[in-house]
Amino acid sequence: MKPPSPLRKTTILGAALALVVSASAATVDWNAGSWDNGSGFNTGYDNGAANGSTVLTGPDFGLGITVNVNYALIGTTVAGASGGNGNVDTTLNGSTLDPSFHIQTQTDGNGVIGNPLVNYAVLTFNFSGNVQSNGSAVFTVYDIDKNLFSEFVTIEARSGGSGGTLRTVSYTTSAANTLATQYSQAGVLATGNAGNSSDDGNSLFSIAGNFDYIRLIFAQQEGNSGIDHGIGISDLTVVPEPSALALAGLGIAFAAGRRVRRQS
Ligand SMILES: [Ca+2]
Ligand SMILES: [Ca+2]
Ligand SMILES: [Ca+2]
Repeated sequence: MKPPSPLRKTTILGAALALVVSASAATVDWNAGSWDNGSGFNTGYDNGAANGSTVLTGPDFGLGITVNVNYALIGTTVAGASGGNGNVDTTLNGSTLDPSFHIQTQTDGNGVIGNPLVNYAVLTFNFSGNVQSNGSAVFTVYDIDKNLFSEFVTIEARSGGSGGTLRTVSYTTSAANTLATQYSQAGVLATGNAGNSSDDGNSLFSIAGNFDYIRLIFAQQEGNSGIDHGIGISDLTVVPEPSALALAGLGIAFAAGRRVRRQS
């Protein structure tokens, strides 16, 4: 029997890989998603709610992956006087039109650089199954800005829950912020002001590998002009991690490759 050509080998492997990377994405959608904030499902995350859950569905999500979201102010951090804390609105969404999850707090006395982080806002996502990036950033944080050392955002992602395996997070920066380590954590730090409808305060957050837990921390230091600062978090876009079916497809492709090599 004539062995499969190298072209055919490539085709087999390519088809299996396509099965993996073409998984359909789903969105944790703040304004258009179906959310249960404690009183049954309705459209959109309820303003001011400390908890909410939504279900990611689609052709590759099986029975669905539930996402539980929790939002809290820690230590002496208090909501900003201008309002909007924990709301879904269009105040801080860069140049997009899509509402974001708005965190708005007052400067909160974390003191000089290097002090432990004790006062901050924290937003966590717990997924009922592992997901991963669809090839681009998982989400954008808007308006990381204001004076130097004012606003700082850091993300932690894990597989296996809050005590699970740490994943590598990467950040982009814009005109009003820079990469920095604060409170012993790598993240994005404000360096200047960005208009509320500008992309100058944007940062895109990417996560390597699969994950089922994300924790976002927003911290401020006192001593800056103005006491009331905020950021916005975009919708999150993810795909399920490669399914058992896709992995079986890859196994078949590699087995075919081995058979070809033995025959040639
Ligand atoms: Ca949306
Ligand atoms: Ca800001
Ligand atoms: Ca701003």
